[in-house]
Amino acid sequence: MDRCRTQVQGRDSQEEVILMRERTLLLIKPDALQRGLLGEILSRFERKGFKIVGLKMLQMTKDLAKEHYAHLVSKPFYPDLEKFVTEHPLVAAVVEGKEAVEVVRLIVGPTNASRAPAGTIRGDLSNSTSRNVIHASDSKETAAKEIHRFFKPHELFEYGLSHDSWLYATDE
Ligand code: IDP
Ligand code: MG
Repeated sequence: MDRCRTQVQGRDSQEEVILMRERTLLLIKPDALQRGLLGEILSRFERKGFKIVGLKMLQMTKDLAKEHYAHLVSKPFYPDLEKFVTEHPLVAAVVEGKEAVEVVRLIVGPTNASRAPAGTIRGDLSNSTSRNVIHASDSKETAAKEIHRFFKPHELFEYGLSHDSWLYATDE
């Protein structure tokens, strides 16, 4: 089970117990913002039942890009990738839910959007291996590092939603 209990102060000073599930990092890339796809992309995660627990707009620096894409800096396409992700703002988000890392990657689809299945974000909204509208962490370990890279602890929120109890069965 990928959740733990955390206690927060309720509205009437009563302690409220909220279930904190797995979290993962999303970057809604500059191409998505330029194309007016931010709302469309965020709404897909909301509709799936993921809770947005962190959200900000930022412009990546070259240093941040090199850190985030460290596994790609030696690739021939890296200079173009760095230019692409640093020249315009993007939106970073942390979403929370059951098996968030794996399920979010399924919703996002494979890197090469031209071959991404219809119904995935990349499959529906891009036809490129590079300008593929969204980043999502690829493992629980990466998610922890990437959330820390883009968000300070006080920028992440633990809160209940009125429909929380409708999202999962009690044994999930
Ligand atoms: P991912 O985004 O699906 O996790 P990664 O291999 O981690 O894929 O690559 C990070 C990003 O680098 C991709 O989303 C894409 O924007 C870019 N990229 C990856 N491979 C290529 C390539 O072969 N050509 C151009 N850009 C690429
Ligand atoms: Mg990746």
